[in-house]
Amino acid sequence: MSSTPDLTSSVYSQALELIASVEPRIAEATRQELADQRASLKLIASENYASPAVLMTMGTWFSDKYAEGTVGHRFYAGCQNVDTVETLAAEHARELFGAEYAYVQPHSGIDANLVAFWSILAHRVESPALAELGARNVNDLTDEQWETLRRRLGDQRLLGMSLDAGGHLTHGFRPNISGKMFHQQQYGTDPETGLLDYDALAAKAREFKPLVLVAGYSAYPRRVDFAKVREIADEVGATLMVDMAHFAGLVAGKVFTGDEDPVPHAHVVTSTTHKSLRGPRGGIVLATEEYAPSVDRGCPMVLGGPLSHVMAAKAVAFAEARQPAFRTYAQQVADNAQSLAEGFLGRGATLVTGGTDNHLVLLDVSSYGLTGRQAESALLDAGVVTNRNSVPGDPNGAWYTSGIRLGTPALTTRGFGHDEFDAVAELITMVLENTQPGTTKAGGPSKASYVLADGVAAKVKDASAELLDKHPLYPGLELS
Ligand code: DSN
Repeated sequence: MSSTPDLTSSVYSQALELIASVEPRIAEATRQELADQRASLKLIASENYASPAVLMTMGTWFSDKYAEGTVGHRFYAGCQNVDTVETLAAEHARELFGAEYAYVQPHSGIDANLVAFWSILAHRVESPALAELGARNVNDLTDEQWETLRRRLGDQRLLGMSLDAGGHLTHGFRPNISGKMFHQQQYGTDPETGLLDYDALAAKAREFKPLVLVAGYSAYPRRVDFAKVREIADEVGATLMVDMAHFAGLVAGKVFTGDEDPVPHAHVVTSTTHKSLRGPRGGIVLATEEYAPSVDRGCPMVLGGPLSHVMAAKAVAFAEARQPAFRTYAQQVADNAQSLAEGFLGRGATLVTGGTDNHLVLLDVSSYGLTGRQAESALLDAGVVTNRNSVPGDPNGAWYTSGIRLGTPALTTRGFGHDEFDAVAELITMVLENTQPGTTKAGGPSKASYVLADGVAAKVKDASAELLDKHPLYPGLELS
């Protein structure tokens, strides 16, 4: 991360003073959050550190403006500046990803996926039905016709990667709305290798014949051959939707190209903007021209009014990601994940799929006799921020889990390289090797409590502080 000008210090210090004059506890929590983020090893694979330019763009009066609708077609007056913002953000997104169409309004990844689901249903089911009936929109239908269409919209199939194999809960997981609005089935990974089995996926798709085939992941440590997945989608007549939330930065930074780049292969691509892409918290949808009109109806179809201040920050972040430095960053994210994986493997750890070729590693902590929950808590005591995650076929379920997911985007932003990530593997191993499962109040085995040996947390914190001090977060930013 490049040095932050002194201007940032003075702007933030004054802003915090103003906030403190209204609600000092919020100013204090904001100061503390910066201190905490500076002092911890942030390894949550979905987090990053946005630039001061991106952060500051979010704190403006664009927050006050309502702008439901789309550019030039708003349900409110006075949206000329929001139109400028949305147009620029979409233009940058199209250029960055080589997409035919970009929709920058989604407030989050879940919202982006809802927009995508809606647009696929609208394009594949609603529009042909309306055309068949000679209707322009649903208001032209009789009550009986409407009921038939409504049932048909609710009777479609979706095939997505299962949560324990690394998919996301919005990819048809039963407890999520995506698992309720579609008839859903899930595909997994090969039980031996942990890798995506394209033949098994094709066989399942042939049998299930989904309308929507969802690819993409939150916790799968490997690249996907999207050309192959598109072939499968085409064979069964499915729309291919790729959720690239986790690896959008690697796509933008041209680490994933050709068959590994989802944009030329998928009909619809969704993403968040705050993970490896390093922008503000939010979502986007990219689509081919044929899906664009239905994606464009995202607000107010399934989204509330656009967050114009966040769309502005997306534009700034996309402009940053179009710079050559972002490609260097993205490559370093992937290289660092390799270093982290090698660091663990060299210390005898078990990694799902045996390694990584993206931005994350999934460490199976059962070999230390721990659940993911125990490992996550012990690591947090030592100032290492991670999140527990299921491993394929996890015997401990999605709450306690058997894994820890670790990602490199955030610490790479701070400037960590090979040696630092090897040191991180050493520190995490030290914590896990010195943690014992605890017992329940009744004296039985517990999946949550743990005992971390005396002195280990302090030792790890000291070693981390040395690493972190060499790579300060927001260098130059001093709050008065
Ligand atoms: N919460 C995100 C993650 O951590 O992967 C996905 O929604």
